[in-house]
This record gives sequence, C-alpha cells and structure tokens, in this order.
Amino acid sequence: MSAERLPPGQVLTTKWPVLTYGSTPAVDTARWTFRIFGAVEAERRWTWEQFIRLPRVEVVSDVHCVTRWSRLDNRWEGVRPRDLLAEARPRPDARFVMVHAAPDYTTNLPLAALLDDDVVLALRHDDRPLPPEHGGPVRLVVPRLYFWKSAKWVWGLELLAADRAGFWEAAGYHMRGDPWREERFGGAVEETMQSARAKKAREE
Ligand SMILES: Nc1nc2c(c(=O)[nH]1)N[C@H]1C(S)=C(S)[C@@H](COP(=O)(O)O)O[C@H]1N2
Ligand SMILES: [Mo]
Repeated sequence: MSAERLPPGQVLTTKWPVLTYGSTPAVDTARWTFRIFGAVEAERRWTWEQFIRLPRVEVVSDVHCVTRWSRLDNRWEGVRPRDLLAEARPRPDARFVMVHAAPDYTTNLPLAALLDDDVVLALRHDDRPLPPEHGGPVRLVVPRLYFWKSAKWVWGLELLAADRAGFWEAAGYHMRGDPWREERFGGAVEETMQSARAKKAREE
C-alpha cells in the first residue's frame, strides 16, 4: 500500500526529526516581510499582518528527506506561492527561483516546481501553528522534491533567468532533487561516489 508512496531508498517514520544547519533563528513578525523580487514585472512585499490575511489552502502531502526518512500524510495550511507569483508577474525569461530563508539558508528550484497545486507557504501543520524548530512562523513545502528544498523560516523568492546553486546544492546536492528519480546528489559529489563504487567493484 504505502510502497507506492515511498520513493526508492526511503524508510517510513512516524516521528518528525528536526534537521537544521545551525540553530533555530528567532523570527520577529513585527519586522518580518515576505518578498518576491528579481526577474519579475512588479516586485512585491507583504508584511506579517498582510500575509496572515491572504487566502489559504489546506494540502495533505508526504515528506521525503534525502537522509532517507519519509513521513506520510502531513496536513499543511498556508498560502500558495503561485497566487503571490501571479501578483508579481514573473518575466518571460524567469525559469528558476532562489528561495531565501533565515538565518542564511537558500535553495534553488525550477519555477515550474513552485506552481504545483500542492506547494504551500505553510503556517500550520496537523492543525497546529508550525513549531519554530520546524520553520515557524512560515516555511515553504514542496512535496514533490526532497525536503531540503522546503526552506524553513522562508522570507523571499528571487526569480532567476539562469539556475544558481543554493546552500546545499553548492555543497553537492542535486539542482532539482526529485525523490522518485533519486536525485540526491549532483555534479561533483555524484561523480566521486560513482568512482568510489566503481573502484570497490573492481577490487571485489
Ligand atoms: N532555513 C532552513 N531551512 C531548511 C533547513 C535549514 O537548515 N535551514 N534544512 C533543510 C533540510 S536538509 C531538511 S531535511 C528540512 C528538515 O525540516 P524539519 O526540521 O522540519 O524536519 O528542512 C530544510 N529546510
Ligand atoms: Mo535534509
């Protein structure tokens, strides 16, 4: 049953591990804004008071972490980035997005991946406010890609004409990160792992 919902190389968990590079930042909603900038016709900015009044959706989706755990049936409530992007009007040459998050986290995505129905800027998880360690007050959730693309403490979307590596991508993680294709690592790391496997195979 859940085998069809479990991408290759993943193991189910009902817990929800916290995976943060560094520590949980303090987000001051009085000073917080959500921004869309870069390759757009109209740069936009929402204050916290404006953001919490935006229309919301509820989506149930699965989490797949590149460290091999998956957690099914997460109920997220939040704002669709697609609706906000419609207001900022991406320029015709905009094909990628750099997601910006506190304290200094970035991750890159194809613009098309942000437009899916199940992508949400989540304020609530399983009927409770999103806990700070899981990205509260607001995190991005992109269920069709590995969870490192789901930036916690998100504050902005920068539209790009050419793809640029975010934090983990610059360290060797995949530029797209589709769990169904096991796009865990890309470029240099993948080459190193492949040549290590080839060397081991020759020695056996
Ligand atoms: N701002 C920020 N977002 C982040 C991270 C981070 O370190 N900082 N870690 C990423 C990684 S690698 C994963 S697996 C998930 C973990 O989310 P969780 O702690 O809610 O399980 O958040 C992602 N988003
Ligand atoms: Mo991760």
